Amino acid sequence: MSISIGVVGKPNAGKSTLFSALTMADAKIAPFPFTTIEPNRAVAYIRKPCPHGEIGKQCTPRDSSCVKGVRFIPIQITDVAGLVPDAHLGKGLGLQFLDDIRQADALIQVVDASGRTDLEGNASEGCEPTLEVEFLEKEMTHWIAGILERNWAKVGGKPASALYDVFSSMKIGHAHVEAAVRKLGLPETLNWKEDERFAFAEEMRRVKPVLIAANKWDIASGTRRLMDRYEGNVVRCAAAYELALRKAA
Ligand SMILES: Nc1nc2c(ncn2[C@@H]2O[C@H](COP(=O)(O)OP(=O)(O)O)[C@@H](O)[C@H]2O)c(=O)[nH]1
Ligand SMILES: [Mg+2]
Repeated sequence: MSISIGVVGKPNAGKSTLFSALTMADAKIAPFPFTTIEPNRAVAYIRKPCPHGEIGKQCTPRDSSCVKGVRFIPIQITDVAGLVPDAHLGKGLGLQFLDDIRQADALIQVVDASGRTDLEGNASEGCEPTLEVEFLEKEMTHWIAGILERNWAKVGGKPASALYDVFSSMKIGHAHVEAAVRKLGLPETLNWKEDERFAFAEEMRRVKPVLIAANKWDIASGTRRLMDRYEGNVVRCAAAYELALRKAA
């Protein structure tokens, strides 16, 4: 099974543009919020030198192709609808559609580093990109808390290991569940109160690696704080240019 990456972020940040640039698949792109409603799914390829050169034996790849010594490793990319602040209260398209990326191994958050769209994706000026990261973390925690709540009737009163199933459906392992229970000092029996469940959801949210794509770099102005605060976790990009280059190629 190939690695799967979910593309998330607020509306109008450039998620579908990045998705198209990565996969060359068509996706609706437009300068207004909620162009994407149904998820776009396609495959991107990471290029690595094929190990057959090193081993000195011809390869017989089953799930990827080898072209002149370069292995094209498939990565499943899913582009979902945009998230807005208070999505967990039903704002925008809500949070339910995030279930399409439950199985993602990692996420890319596309941030509009130009500061020219607000958190709802409407044209504006001087917007602060770090706020995008903050609100998305909060909404993602609410999403996971929602999954936990929906399963609570099933697992309540059982040992904490009953949560393994709930979180393996999100590709989160036993060790992460155990570590979070220990870190938060939660009871071994699932009689947790609501605030404890929410704190646990927050820990589960931290498990999935998130790379921040500081997009619209061509017109970016507000990346300094983004780079300072999330150092090492931010990659600057101009998805629209990447897409144009790939099409030209
Ligand atoms: N200047 C600039 N605009 C971009 C870039 N990437 C995307 N956009 C524009 O941002 C708008 C929203 O893009 P879209 O991919 O539909 O955003 P989504 O709602 O997050 O999927 C479109 O007008 C894109 O052309 C970029 O790198 N630079
Ligand atoms: Mg989109």
